[in-house]
Formats: sequence, structure tokens, C-alpha cells
Amino acid sequence: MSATKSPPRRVSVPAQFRSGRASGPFRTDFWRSPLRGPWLTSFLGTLLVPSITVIAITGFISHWAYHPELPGNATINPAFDIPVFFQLPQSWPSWDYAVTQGMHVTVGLMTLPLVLAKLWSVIPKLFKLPTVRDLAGVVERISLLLLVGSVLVEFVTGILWMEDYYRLRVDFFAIHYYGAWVFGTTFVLHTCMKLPTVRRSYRERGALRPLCESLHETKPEPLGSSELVPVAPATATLSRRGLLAMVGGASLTIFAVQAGESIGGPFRKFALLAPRGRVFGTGPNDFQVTHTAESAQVTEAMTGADWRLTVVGARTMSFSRDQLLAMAQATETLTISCTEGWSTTQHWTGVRLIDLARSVDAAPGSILSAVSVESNWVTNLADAQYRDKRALLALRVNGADLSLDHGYPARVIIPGGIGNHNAKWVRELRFEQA
Ligand SMILES: Nc1nc2c(c(=O)[nH]1)N[C@H]1C(S)=C(S)[C@@H](COP(=O)(O)O)O[C@H]1N2
Ligand SMILES: [Mo]
Repeated sequence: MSATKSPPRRVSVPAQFRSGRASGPFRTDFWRSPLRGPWLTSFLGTLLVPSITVIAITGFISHWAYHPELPGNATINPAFDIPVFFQLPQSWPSWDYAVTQGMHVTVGLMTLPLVLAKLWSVIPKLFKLPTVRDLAGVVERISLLLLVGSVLVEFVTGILWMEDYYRLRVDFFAIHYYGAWVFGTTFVLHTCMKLPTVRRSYRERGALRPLCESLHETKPEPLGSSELVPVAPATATLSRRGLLAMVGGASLTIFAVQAGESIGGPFRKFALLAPRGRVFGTGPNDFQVTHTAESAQVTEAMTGADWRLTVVGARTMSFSRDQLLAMAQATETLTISCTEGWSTTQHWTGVRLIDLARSVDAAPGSILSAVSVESNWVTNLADAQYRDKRALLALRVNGADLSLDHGYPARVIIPGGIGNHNAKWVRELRFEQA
């Protein structure tokens, strides 16, 4: 044996932290990042509170924007849903939902790096042996399992949905919605339980002081202040502020490639994550299409010269497209914005829905069911939605006839709210009492 060979590197682990026979990641000296500790986890957790609040509020707004109180609109079985106690206001700008859902999707995606950093900061806990000694320990383990499990479920279902991956044969709405309740509840409980730890570490270390430390000043937090602090720390290769800059940089990058599809217009070309194309031609119908005529199995034959619009109220009337074009026409600049997080604003021309309601003497307070030539496609609109004088049965867009993909011969376009209410290829409008 050569005398110059260096001895195997040994770290001395204080007796009370020795891992006994545990091996691999289960050893207490396996996790060595000097950054891990109660301050870092508290700080990342604190940043999550405002982000998750925005995501939760905008998420529930999206749920209610479907008007689940109207028969047929519910995405969740009403027997297992929290009833809506208020109607969303209608006389808002037509881009209201573009803002709330754009925030839901954009802030949601931007929070992913933060969530991953937070999980990284506590990963030694996942491998902590022995696990469960007492009832409180069991409850804590189960709540952490629900917390981490549900946050991952929310991200996976949310991202698949916004990226248009409908091939999953699962009830997306139910999973994302109930997942949100599980996550929201456990997140609030977890935050309350950890409040004393957060306060203590801010008091002892200063809420922001660790951010002032350069790389060579970056030392582990006091050993024993928490099981997150490594018993055998490695030398820091990144400062704590460096780690936060990395997380912030990742979030800003996501913002740069995502926000464009929510804002729409010229910003859309920067939206690298948009699943339905970023740039289109310059013609009047050259803007994004979610559900093409082909995907909806709508053909020219179903929408050709034989097409008639039936309007049902106190009496029933039938209109050809030419008859609709002969009625008073209105042009409105209105935004469609989808749960997927994109929006598009165009100039629509057609007959006001309120004029069609009057033409059949629709009773006040009626619900409007818009029925499509697409098989089994109906959406229901509340009274306030179709009474808004900007609400149209559009026949034309940007000065040209609607293209088949955009809903020719006629589509509903209402200001504000969720894109799903803008029924395409309409064949019947029924004004009915609930
Ligand atoms: N007949 C019919 N109308 C529909 C849909 C549909 O699938 N079929 N999709 C709705 C949804 S979810 C949205 S976001 C908008 C999208 O309009 P676009 O397909 O023109 O982009 O139309 C709505 N109207
Ligand atoms: Mo949509």
C-alpha cells in the first residue's frame, strides 16, 4: 500500500445523530446540503402563501364562472359540490376571465419551481426512520402525504389540461377540483402548525438576513435546531440568495413563455408553451381555434343552405342566415378566454341575443340553452349573461363571414366569463324557465 494514498474521507457524526444500521438516503449523514434548515424552508414556505392564495381564489372563480347553478352546466356533481352563493357580476369588461384565468395558469406555473425548491428543502424528512411512534406522528405523516400528494396531482392535471392533453380518460374536473380542496385544507393546517417554527427561525436568524450572506459566508444553521440541518454538512457551492435567484429566474422564464397566450394579440408569439400555435395569418378568421369543425364532426352539409336557427320562447321562430343578417346588426369587441389560460379578442358582428329573446317574448329570468349542430353540445346561460347588450349571436368576425372552424353559420359571443359559454355552430336557442 502506498503511503501517499489519502485515507477514505470520514465525517464525524455526533453520537445522537448516528444512523445505526440505516443505509443510503436513510442515513442521517446522507443529506449534506448546508443550505437546508428551518430558515430556508420557512422562507420558501412564506413565499408560497401569497402564490397559493392567488391560485386558489382564481381557481374557484373559474369553477363558478361555469355557472354551475344552472341545470346542465355543472362540471362537478352538484350533490357533492359547494353551492354558489353569489352570481358572478356580468357588466364587467369582457376580458375579466382572461385576467383571472390567465393569473391562475401563469401564477400556477410560476409557482412550480418554488414548490420543487420547498420539497427539495425538506426531502430528508421523507427518509426519516423510524417513522411512527405516536398518534400525533401518524396524523402528521398522513397530513404531509396528503399535502405533497395533492400538490403534485394539481400540477400534473393542470399542466396536462392547459397543454390540451385530453387523452387522459379521467374526470379532470373532479380530480382537479377535489384535489384543490384537499390541498387547500392541508396547506392551511400545515401553515398554522408551522407558524411557531417560522417565527422562531425569523427571530433567531432574521427574516431576510441570510440573504445578505455571500457564498463563503454561507454556513449551515445550528445543528439540532431542526432535523433538516445536515449532521455532516458539505461546503456550500451556492449561497441561499443564489438558490432563491435560481428559483426566481425559473419562474420569470416561465412567465416570459406563458403570459403571452393569456394576454393574447401580439404577445402570443412569445408563448412557447401555447398548445394551439403562436402565429396565424393576417386574414379576418386567422386567430386561434380550440375545437375545429373536424374535431367536432361538424360538416359543411350540416351548416349549409338548409341550416335554420330555431328560437324558442313564448313562441317558436325559425330564421335562415339571410334573415338573421337582415335584422339589426351590432358589432362588439369581445374576448374569448378558456380554462386553458389563453385569450383572444376580436370584432364580432351579429344579432343581439336580447333582440332574439324579445322576438319570441322570452319570459324574464329565463335561462338560455344554446344548442349546437355538434352532437350533444349544449351550454346554458344565465339571464344576466344574454341580457347584456354586448351579447351577440355572431354571424361575422373582423368584417368577414365566420369560418366553419370559428362556428359558421352562427355562434354565441358573450362578454366576460368563461370561453365555454360561447357556443359554436348554433342551431337552437331555447329561452326556458328554470
Ligand atoms: N359547439 C361547440 N361550441 C364550443 C365548444 C365546443 O367544443 N363545441 N368549445 C367551447 C370552448 S371550451 C371554448 S374555450 C370556445 C373556444 O372557441 P374556439 O374553438 O373558436 O377557439 O368555444 C366554446 N364553444
Ligand atoms: Mo374552453
